[in-house]
Amino acid sequence: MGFPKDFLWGGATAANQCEGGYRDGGRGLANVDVVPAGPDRFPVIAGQKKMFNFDEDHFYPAQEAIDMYHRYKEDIALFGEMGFKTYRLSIAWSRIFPKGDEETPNEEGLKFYEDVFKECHKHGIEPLVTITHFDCPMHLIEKYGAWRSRELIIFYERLCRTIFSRYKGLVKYWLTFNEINMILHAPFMGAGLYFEPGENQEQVKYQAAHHELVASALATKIAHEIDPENKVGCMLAAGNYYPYMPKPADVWEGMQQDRENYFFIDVQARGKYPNYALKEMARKGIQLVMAKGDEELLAAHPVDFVSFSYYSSRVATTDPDELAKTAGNIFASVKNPYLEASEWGWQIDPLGLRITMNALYDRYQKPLFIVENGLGAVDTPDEKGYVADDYRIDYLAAHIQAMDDAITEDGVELLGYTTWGCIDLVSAGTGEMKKRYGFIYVDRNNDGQGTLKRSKKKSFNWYQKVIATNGADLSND
Ligand code: P53
Repeated sequence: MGFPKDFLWGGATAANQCEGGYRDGGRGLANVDVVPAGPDRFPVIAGQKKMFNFDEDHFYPAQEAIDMYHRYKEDIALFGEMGFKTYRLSIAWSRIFPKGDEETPNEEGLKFYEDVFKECHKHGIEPLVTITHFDCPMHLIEKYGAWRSRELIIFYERLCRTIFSRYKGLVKYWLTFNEINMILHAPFMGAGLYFEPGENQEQVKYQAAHHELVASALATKIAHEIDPENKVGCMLAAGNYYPYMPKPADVWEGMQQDRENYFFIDVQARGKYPNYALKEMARKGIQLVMAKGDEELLAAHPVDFVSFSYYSSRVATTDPDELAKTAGNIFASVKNPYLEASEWGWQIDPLGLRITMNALYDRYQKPLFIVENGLGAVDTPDEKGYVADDYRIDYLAAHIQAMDDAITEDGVELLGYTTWGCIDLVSAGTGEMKKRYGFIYVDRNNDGQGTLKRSKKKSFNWYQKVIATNGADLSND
């Protein structure tokens, strides 16, 4: 049994966290560029602090990142050497439409990704493309207020038509919005939303989410029209909530928190707003403006598969003392006393992955795709520059075993698995380089110093073996 024979093993990155070259090839500025490292990062990504341009007091890690813009051939060759069947990457919107609202795309940007996709195929790698991974051109933010404005749907549609036509035959797996639920937790990073003082933030977030959901359905429609081979997925930052105590109130709280996330996927996979969400919005005084035809569009164009990121399970409580201890992370969660945590406090729970997979499969009855999973850790190269990352191997092996169990024991359909940050890249949450996920080490530190040289970690050879045996041999030897 185990993994199906056409299982898509691979790794994942996002343009803004690896490409750099932020001014090259006619690229325009985007929200992800102006997000600094350091203590101001959180208020900026949360849309609470306005930083629409660079200043001299901050370091902006996305400007150069790991310079994949210039080194993608070397990097894709290494992915090929590991035996990747797929490589998940994102398109930087502002490379294709530098301002976002132009009529014609930037040929240099289009050509860049065409070369990248061709390079993938040269190594037998099927690209899996995230259309937007947290990025929004700055011009669309300044002129229209980003996704709060319905006009963004038009610009996104233009982007989709352009790339679906241009990359027909080169790409067939697409994700519309990375971690679409991030709009609730980090609205500037997730959707370019900055809040003016006194604004009803919930209203703005859900209205913007509606625009994204409509744009996602439209993208699905167009993708199928342009090439019936295209498969389109939604993407959720997943991780089920456990009740802290068997108290019914805690169980209920966990269900509410799960629904806050499921809401988006309920619309994208089932094609309509769930009743619980309509009730909750009414209670919050949110008045959603829908255009004629929106509901029909959502109903007619659900996604083909459900993709998600999974790093950890979460815990919900109603106990005020426990709530007070909740760390100020992007996703608030109480500490689970039964689990160990990474150096960044993300709790490690492989069985939680099996639970999450089953919950999503039960709910949607669509194939799943795990498009992010991994361990962010400090790696210390030895005197020869080699990283023996057994901790990462342990984490990944346990999660792959959980996937195998979900497939073999529970009958969950899983299309593939792409580990996050298959090559070390900039952390989205913290802006650090030190929080590494890769099989490939990149010589660069938090301040942007280093040679950018790539080297294989111990996990590189391990993952190569995992892929070669189609997940049958997970041993670390
Ligand atoms: P970093 C928080 C919680 C869950 C997923 O995150 C998250 C975040 C953001 O920090 O984002 C996804 O880099 C995201 C990636 C990101 C990755 O998780 O903070 O899709 O862009 O890098 C890991 O360790």
